[in-house]
Amino acid sequence: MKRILLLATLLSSFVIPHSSFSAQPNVLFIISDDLNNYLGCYGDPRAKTPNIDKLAARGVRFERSYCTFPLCGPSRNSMLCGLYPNSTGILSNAQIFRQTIPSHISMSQAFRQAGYFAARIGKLYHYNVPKSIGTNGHDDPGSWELELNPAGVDRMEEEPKIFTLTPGQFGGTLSWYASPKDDGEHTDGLMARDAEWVLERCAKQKDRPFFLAVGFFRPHTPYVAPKVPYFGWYPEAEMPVHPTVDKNPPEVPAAALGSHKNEQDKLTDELRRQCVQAYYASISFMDAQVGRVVDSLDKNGLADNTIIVFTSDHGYHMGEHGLWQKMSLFEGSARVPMLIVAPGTKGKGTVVNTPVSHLDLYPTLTELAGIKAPANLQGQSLVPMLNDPNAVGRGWALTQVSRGGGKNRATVSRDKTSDGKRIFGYSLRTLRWRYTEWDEGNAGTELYDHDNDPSELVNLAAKPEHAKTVAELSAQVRAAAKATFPADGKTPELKEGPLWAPTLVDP
Ligand SMILES: [Ca+2]
Repeated sequence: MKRILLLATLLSSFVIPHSSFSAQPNVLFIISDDLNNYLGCYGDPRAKTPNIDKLAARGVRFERSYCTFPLCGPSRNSMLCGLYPNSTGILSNAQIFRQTIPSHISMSQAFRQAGYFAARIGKLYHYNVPKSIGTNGHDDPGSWELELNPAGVDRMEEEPKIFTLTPGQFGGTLSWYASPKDDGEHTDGLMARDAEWVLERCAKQKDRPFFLAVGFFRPHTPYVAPKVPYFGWYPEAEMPVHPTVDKNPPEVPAAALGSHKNEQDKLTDELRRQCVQAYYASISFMDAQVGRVVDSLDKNGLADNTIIVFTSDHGYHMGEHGLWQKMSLFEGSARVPMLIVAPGTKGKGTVVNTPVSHLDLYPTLTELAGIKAPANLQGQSLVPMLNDPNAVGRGWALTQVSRGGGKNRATVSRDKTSDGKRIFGYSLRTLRWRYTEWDEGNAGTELYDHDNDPSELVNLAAKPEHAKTVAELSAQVRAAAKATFPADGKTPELKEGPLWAPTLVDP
């Protein structure tokens, strides 16, 4: 009996699993749109996100992860190029880095060049939502071998039924709808189905590794999701309403609140509760689709050799500071969820506290896969943190945003104080502090102490007792901002003949 057991043990130790990690790992890259950290695994008290929470338990959850620019186009180009927006040259929506740095190798392109099958489903680079759903959006064809763009009832069919703060618009403005249709009829549900289709086929060709990118559209506006069950999980009466705040508090620079939009003044408490309910419902609906995709990975026997990434393109306000949506440098808008499940590393349900950036994904994934990355990437590899949650690395993250800049930059012309000139704000997040300079301090500075003020309600920048901290962080943020530019110090300019019609910008 003993000998049989020994033989069985020996045999099992010599059986090479069909997805041995000695092969190059696959990548399943999942990104959600306009999702903040309203997730169960990030401690949100209301969010029902069991599938994303399960991913956090399987891998590493980055507690302090930040985008480089809290707007879809600049953020996505930055993340997928591994370069800050000042080096991609993409500082607005509806543009693609091929117009500025055409020979740069994008993240999935690096995998393609290494022989991977790279596929995209939905939104990876910028899309106008909902108008580009079902199209390639402002995509980079060179990044993919296969592109799938399903469109569900949320595109066109249900648009006339959507409640919106600005009649006729629901892409850039707060808008929502509790749909009577079920998951499988909505765009994100169709995308999950398409991901299953791709994974089933990849499972039959295990000799060729894949990089599958799935870009869900929810919870981006319009917050359209099946009423049953998702809206029912968040009773309207129980939704939180942030207290109304002074629109121009004397201690906060005007530029910091420049993402406020006048139409948001129409929000009554009742509308705020409906808005928050619909946002949460859209998150839970998207979470269910994440679950379908990961289940498919598991069922097809691919999980042991597939790195899973889950993130969002930027954070999102739901009334904090009197702000809604994106384009601020406060924590709620700059912070993103980031989870990495990497077979072969030690992180299983661990939490990394040191600040990290979207920029770090590209060098992390290429290192894990043993693939050559461009020499000019500006992020750091997170592999040390995947093995040891106490590894510190760079120790900070930088987020920038702009204010003003004329009609052609509608999405960034929200600040009323900049006289049409485009100014930039840079915000440095360390473990304890958030320090922000607007126009190199000419349009204000902010200092928030996250040890004592996680909601960033008290700006300490002008307090004499914090002068030393301000001086240190000012030097640090300026050095970090300078390093966001390419070696020649100049932001790459858009080349002649834009690939995308500028009139299609949906603010
Ligand atoms: Ca977005």
